[in-house]
Amino acid sequence: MARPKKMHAEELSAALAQLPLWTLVDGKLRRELQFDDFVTAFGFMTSVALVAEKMDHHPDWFNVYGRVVINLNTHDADGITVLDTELAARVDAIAAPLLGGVGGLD
Ligand code: H2B
Repeated sequence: MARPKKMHAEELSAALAQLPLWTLVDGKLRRELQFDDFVTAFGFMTSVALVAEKMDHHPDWFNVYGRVVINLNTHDADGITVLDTELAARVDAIAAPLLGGVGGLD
């Protein structure tokens, strides 16, 4: 499959409007999540990993106990593409029930 192109500024701001839990930091989409404990955080990461592998699109992320920081960009496009906004939406859907709501403590 052809890899998508880096989004232009207007496309990106429209996409960000649909992803209110994500911010743009250093050219990447970022979300920070705080789960109750390590097992919940790691379970979340496992679910995201399975989706990421199916998409062949993988997050840059960091975990300490219940905290997970996710950064999304498309290395091949050197920027943010529709793969990142799609993965971000899937991350939100996986996280919401684990946080007891849409955004949890974010
Ligand atoms: N993940 C991310 N985030 N960006 C990429 O450009 C990327 C990826 N490329 N996962 C994929 C894998 C590529 O390396 C493989 C060969 O398809």
